Amino acid sequence: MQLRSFRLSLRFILPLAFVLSAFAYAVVPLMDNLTLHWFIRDLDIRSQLLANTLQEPLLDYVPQKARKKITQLFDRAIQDERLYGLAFCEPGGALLYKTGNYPESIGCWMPQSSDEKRASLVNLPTGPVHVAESLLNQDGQYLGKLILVHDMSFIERRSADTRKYVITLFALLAIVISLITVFIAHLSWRGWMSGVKGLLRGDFLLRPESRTPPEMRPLLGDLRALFNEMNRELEARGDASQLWTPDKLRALLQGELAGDQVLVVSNREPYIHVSTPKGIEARRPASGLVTAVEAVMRACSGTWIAHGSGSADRQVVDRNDCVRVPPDNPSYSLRRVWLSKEEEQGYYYGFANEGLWPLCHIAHVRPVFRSSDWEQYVSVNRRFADAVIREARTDDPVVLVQDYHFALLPRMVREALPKATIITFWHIPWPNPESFGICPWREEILEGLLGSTILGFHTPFHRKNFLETVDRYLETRIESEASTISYGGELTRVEHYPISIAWPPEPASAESIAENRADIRRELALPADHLLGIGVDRLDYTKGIIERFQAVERMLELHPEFIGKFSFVQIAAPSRSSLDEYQNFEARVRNLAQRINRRFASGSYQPIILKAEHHEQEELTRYYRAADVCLVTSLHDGMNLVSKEFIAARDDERGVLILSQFTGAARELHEALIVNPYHIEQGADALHRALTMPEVEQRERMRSMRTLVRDFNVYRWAGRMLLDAAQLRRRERVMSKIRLHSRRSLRRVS
Ligand code: GDG
Repeated sequence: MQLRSFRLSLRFILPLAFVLSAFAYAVVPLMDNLTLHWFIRDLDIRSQLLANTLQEPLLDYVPQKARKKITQLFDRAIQDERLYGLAFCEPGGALLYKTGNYPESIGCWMPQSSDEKRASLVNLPTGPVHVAESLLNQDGQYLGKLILVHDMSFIERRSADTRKYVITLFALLAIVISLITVFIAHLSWRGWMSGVKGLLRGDFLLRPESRTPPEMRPLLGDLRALFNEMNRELEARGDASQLWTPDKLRALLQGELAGDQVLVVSNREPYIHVSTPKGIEARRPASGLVTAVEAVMRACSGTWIAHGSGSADRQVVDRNDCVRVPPDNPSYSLRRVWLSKEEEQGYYYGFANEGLWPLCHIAHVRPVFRSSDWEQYVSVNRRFADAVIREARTDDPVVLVQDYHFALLPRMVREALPKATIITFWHIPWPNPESFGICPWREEILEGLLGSTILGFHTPFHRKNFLETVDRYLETRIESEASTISYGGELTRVEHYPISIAWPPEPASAESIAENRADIRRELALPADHLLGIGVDRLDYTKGIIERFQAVERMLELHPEFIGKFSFVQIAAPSRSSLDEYQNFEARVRNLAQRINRRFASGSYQPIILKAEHHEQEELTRYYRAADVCLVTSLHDGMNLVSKEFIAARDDERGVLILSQFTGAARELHEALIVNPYHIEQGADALHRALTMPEVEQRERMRSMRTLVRDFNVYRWAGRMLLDAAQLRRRERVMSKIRLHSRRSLRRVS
């Protein structure tokens, strides 16, 4: 601390010393001039006085030509140490009398003049002298002139002395100012430090007004944000050093949330039972949300409440509308909620997918808002909230609400179960306040979400957008650094939890990569060395499928040597197909694929192999493992799990990932080839680079990304959210005990 205050002071003292010395440097010549001027004036007066004193005797002696007396007079006069020499000149200009050391070079130097006296400085080889003349007149007759020469060397001596004094004065001044500065800096540093310490100790929480000095207050926010961020980083690193597994997650649930009931609510169910000619089959839907949350539910058996949408769903449930899943290893309950066609149309297709989905994804598709859809959305949220309330065995279950289909449900559940811990995860991006502001029911949606205890987004950017949106449209108190929103006396913590996939990846492939490569190429009737790209998506306009095909086309244009040697397989699971926008999109995708295929056709060669149908997860894994490059070119995506699935599938550490910069995943997977999907040339270049990338580079990139996906897996995603929830629950329980205790004490006192 001492050292710091010393350094701090130095920062002030050095410039001060500089300024003072510059000042002294400028002032000394000024002082010299001034003193010289004074001394000259002084000598002028002295010369005049002396001349006046000498004039009287001279008026006697000169006419008498009394040489001796004049010499004696002069000798007496120059006893004065400053008077250097004296001389007398006759009117004709001849030097009549002079003292011994009167300089010859001066002679009778001044021209005659009518002036009484004239004076000047003369530089002699021995130094400067002051020369003055005084005219001697008697009864109007000019008798000659007296010349007085004064020594000036004393002036130089005095000037040197003055300079010395001025510099000493400035040096003393600098020292005094410096000492005062160090002293003040030291005091204020101590005050500042004790202020900072106070902030960190949380004094401001106790008595904000009195304990936090006003000047510290702006700093408070920054410091807290910084420490929170550091803390999060430390936690993240600490977490990453231990691998999160299903067992660890289970242990956490048993330890931290012992006996607490976990309920999940989502629109999409994790298993859909469909009638097929072979009987009833259970299918896993194509959904990133399902992929992630299913892994959590397997670890912490609870109840998952979802819309029963399969053709055989009703046939397999018990009388409480529940069925145990997964079918091959039942570990949790799936509770189905039945929706009418109108409800599904208005709530799911209408408000959620024609309104909120395009609203939150900036993908240039206009959101559609209809009042009738909104009414269905409100009523379906109510129905699901009622299902949660009915399923709750205690008054404080942990409720995990999934996605944009249930923005209103958190508040509805909160009103019925005030002690519930409601964790809402928003799986899609959150737009900026202006974009969100066009929603006619923006306040209701925000109020609904603020019923949550914790609200999670994939990235800090989406979290920030949400805070700004709330700030813009609701009267709340926002602590941006602590990331909490206080609304109607309730606190919601807004966090970012990047979602991921299970590790080790499921399902594990029984085949080797070489077998996968060979099999897939055989199935596609391609040569064994044919280069393959892969894309896996729901058929959705946000996924950038059109742009991806255009990049493939451009790459073949620029590098025709790949024609016939490279094909791109697009697996496109049908999605929301009853909506016009999606039907149009599918048609555009099909047309583009056909056009490109026609353009580069030769024999059976197809540059684009479009598989617009649902695939089983095992099948997807085989494609991931068989591919040389995976293209993820979303125009906007909360996270994107396909990119992580591709990485997880590549235990050979080969293959290249091309990843859109507009995915949440791009924040984590830096070793991917990051592209702007709108920039077709860039996509084409990246594809060419991927296809020609040396194996060593592929391995390095893939290895690093695999480590990240392994460490930051879905168990960690869920674990961190649940840990935060457990911490809040503990705090809440302690607080309610304190409240109870103080109520009792008050009662006793009264
Ligand atoms: C939302 C957000 C966020 C695809 N086709 C099939 C199939 N899939 C699976 C993939 C992957 C999942 O669907 C797609 O996940 P994404 O993350 O790419 O995208 P969304 O469905 O839009 O998910 C997204 C995610 O939620 C999680 O929070 O990452 O940003 O938009 O798992 O493998 N699965 C099966 N058959 C297919 O044909 N079985």
